[in-house]
Amino acid sequence: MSKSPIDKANTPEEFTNLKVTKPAKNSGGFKALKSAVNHASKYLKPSDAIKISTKINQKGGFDCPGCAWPDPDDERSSLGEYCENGMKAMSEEMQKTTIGFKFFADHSVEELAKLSDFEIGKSGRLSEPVFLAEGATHYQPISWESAFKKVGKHLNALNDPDEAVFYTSGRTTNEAAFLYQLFVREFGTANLPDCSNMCHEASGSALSETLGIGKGSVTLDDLYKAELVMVIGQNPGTNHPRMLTALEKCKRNGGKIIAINPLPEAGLIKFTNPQNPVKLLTGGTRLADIFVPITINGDVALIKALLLKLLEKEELEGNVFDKDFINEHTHSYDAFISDLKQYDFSDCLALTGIDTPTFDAVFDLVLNKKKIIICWAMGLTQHENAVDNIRELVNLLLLKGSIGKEGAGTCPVRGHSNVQGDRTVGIWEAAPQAFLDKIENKYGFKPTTKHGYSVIDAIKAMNEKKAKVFFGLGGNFISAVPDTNYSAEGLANCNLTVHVSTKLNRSHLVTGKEALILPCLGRAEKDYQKTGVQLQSVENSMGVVSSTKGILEPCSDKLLSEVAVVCNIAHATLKERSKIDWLQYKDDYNLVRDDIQEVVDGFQDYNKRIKKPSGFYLPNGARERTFKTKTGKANFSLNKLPEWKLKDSELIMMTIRSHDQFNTTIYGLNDRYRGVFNERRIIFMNREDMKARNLEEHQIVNLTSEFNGKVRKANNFKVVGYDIPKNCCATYFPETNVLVPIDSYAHTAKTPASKSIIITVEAG
Ligand SMILES: Nc1nc2c(c(=O)[nH]1)N[C@H]1C(S)=C(S)[C@@H](COP(=O)(O)OP(=O)(O)OC[C@H]3O[C@@H](n4cnc5c(=O)[nH]c(N)nc54)[C@H](O)[C@@H]3O)O[C@H]1N2
Ligand SMILES: Nc1nc2c(c(=O)[nH]1)N[C@H]1C(S)=C(S)[C@@H](COP(=O)(O)OP(=O)(O)OC[C@H]3O[C@@H](n4cnc5c(=O)[nH]c(N)nc54)[C@H](O)[C@@H]3O)O[C@H]1N2
Ligand code: SF4
Ligand SMILES: [Mo]
Repeated sequence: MSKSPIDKANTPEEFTNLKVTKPAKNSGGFKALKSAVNHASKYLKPSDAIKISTKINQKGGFDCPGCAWPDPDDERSSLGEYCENGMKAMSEEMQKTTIGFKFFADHSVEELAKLSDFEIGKSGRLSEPVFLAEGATHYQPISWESAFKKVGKHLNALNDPDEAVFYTSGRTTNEAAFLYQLFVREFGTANLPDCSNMCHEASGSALSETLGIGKGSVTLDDLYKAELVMVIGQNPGTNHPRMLTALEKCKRNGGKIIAINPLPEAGLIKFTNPQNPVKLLTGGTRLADIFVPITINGDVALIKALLLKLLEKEELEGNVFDKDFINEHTHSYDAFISDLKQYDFSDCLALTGIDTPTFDAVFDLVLNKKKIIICWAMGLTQHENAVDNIRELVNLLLLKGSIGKEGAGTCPVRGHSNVQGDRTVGIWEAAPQAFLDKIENKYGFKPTTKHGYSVIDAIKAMNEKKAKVFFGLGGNFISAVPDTNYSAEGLANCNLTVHVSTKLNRSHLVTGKEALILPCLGRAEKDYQKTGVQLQSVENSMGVVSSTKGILEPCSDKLLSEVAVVCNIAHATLKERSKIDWLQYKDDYNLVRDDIQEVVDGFQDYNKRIKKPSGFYLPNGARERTFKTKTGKANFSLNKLPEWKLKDSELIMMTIRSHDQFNTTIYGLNDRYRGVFNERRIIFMNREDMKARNLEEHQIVNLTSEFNGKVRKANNFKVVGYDIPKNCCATYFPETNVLVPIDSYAHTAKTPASKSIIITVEAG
């Protein structure tokens, strides 16, 4: 019997031989170097490995596609300005094996779907376009020309442009992303869901409302100069390793660090800089001065408890708040204070799961430091009250006047290497009117003002058969989104699914009636066009736009750049009805940048400034204390405590990344820092919770989530007893995405609540 879309969408349930050791207390060091070298030597050609390691993140080289952590503005390490994570990303992207028509002739879609995500990813780089005909079992080769026509034909056959969905993942460069959204808007829709919807959307939403800009306010230099850095809901040792170098520098300058996380992540505790030969020999730096083992989703309660104590002290002594800043720059202070007074300190503290000495130590630092930076990531954004989480952090910073001055401010740490840039240049289903007006002025067509689908809306629309064509520029939609089974049914309803990708992934196997895989150049490859090898640009987590230029020969001569794919599809779809000469852009990317500078604020002299070795900073009002909010000031906000309650049998589960994965790309089966080897189907549980359920180490269990009466199941996981707060547990995504309810998402931002899923665990 043929597999259903649901079967194909789920990872196989087989175990791979779990081994567990004690979690590491130190990150980086020789082991990180060794792991980077291992990955490079296993999957890269030796000559490519050398070129990559000398050019990655160097001025004038190419931007690491690993994450969005910024490169230093000043000197860069001659030992290589990259980390283990970056080398793994490159080893994956530039793997020496390629797959073309023969691979697809030999393996049916069903057969490929039986592989694990690790095996799918290691199949090799996609090397030519392929097509899956209706009812066919195998992908077959197709020419680029026919592929473009097919996409155009399907799009033009829709009753309404809103029946198409155009997804973007955050590796896409500014140039490709700008053209893509321009095409989508000229086609007639704003259905531009992107990975950001599942990532920092809640940060954007909270920061825009309170500070007038959806991005962080700090620079790397601020981090070096902060007196106190709070790292909340983030695991930089794995996900942003070079952030640890910046934290190390901050400590060297006398700064203090508080880490707030349900898990004692190795990178937060101690770090040995692999780029520092002396440190490699003498041991690492202790990073966190205080580790706060917070209950999952206890963050608003913790910040409120701090705010209450600060207020108490202010009312007694009067020199705790930055009153000049509050008077001059903020709005709704009085309403905020009277709301805060309704809360009880002990109730708040109880919700955090933290003991009094730990709280007091945190309070002492917050009270006495004037330059505070708060860094955060998915541990705060993937909850139903994610926007409240972030707004409450802003309240704390505003009271302390810790915004828009040296060494202080907001630092949402972005994920994908250009996810921030994509949004800046228009990948936004809810783009502001001013941006749409500029498009209209420049190109002479009127973009729809109706908001398009975000990720959650797009999945629902496909399920309800309101959306019939799915187009993905990068990413791995089915493995990244919540509620895997529901989402798979949505994709299967489509007439056509198209993916522009570098490597095979599970989304290529959960298809609409017809499907296309369009292979594109990776970041490290030279992008040859009529006017020579093209340069592109990206924006990092701190708003610096810099250039990136490939250095390796493309792995196949049948690859196109993302820019070329977008231009050709726009040309094939819009034909004479377009007001834009689409094909000109692919010959010369300077033309794209000329357009961006006219349409997007902050890009004047783009072509000139992008050639500066360390790029340029985009304007950032919050950095200058110019708050472009509705009130013209920085806004205090009123945030509630979360309302969920667990029944005795229930646990709250967060889905996290292992050390050997990049989102849905599984580099390997180990989670070295957490002491878990050769297995991903595990659940980290508090040992008392295990006892209460009579569960033994490595016992096989099944997980169930029930939401609004609907039951979802994920079977076959092994229990690992871990240092995690009581009633909390953790699993890896994408294996447990099947448990994330489509209707559980952040209010207003619609980020899936994949860090607070209420589940029960039963012996399997
Ligand atoms: N190697 C590697 N690098 C990556 C990625 C990757 O997958 N692999 N992904 C990239 C992307 S797109 C992103 S968005 C980032 C993600 O970077 P992170 O946000 O660091 O990644 P997560 O694994 O989702 O982990 C979040 C952390 O939040 C904690 N946490 C969970 N719930 C809560 C909570 O309620 N409160 C608090 N205080 N903490 C909580 C978890 O214990 C975990 O340590 O990394 C980017 N970089
Ligand atoms: N349960 C749960 N779900 C989550 C999360 C979580 O913490 N928990 N995190 C969420 C987050 S933060 C994010 S950002 C999303 C990630 O969602 P996505 O961005 O959709 O997923 P990725 O795994 O980053 O995409 C990897 C694929 O991108 C393609 N690719 C790689 N490089 C390129 C390139 O240069 N160009 C093109 N065209 N394609 C390329 C490859 O084919 C690869 O298979 O997942 C979200 N899903
Ligand atoms: S910190 Fe991120 S951007 Fe920097 S080298 Fe590592 S993976 Fe690449
Ligand atoms: Mo992300």
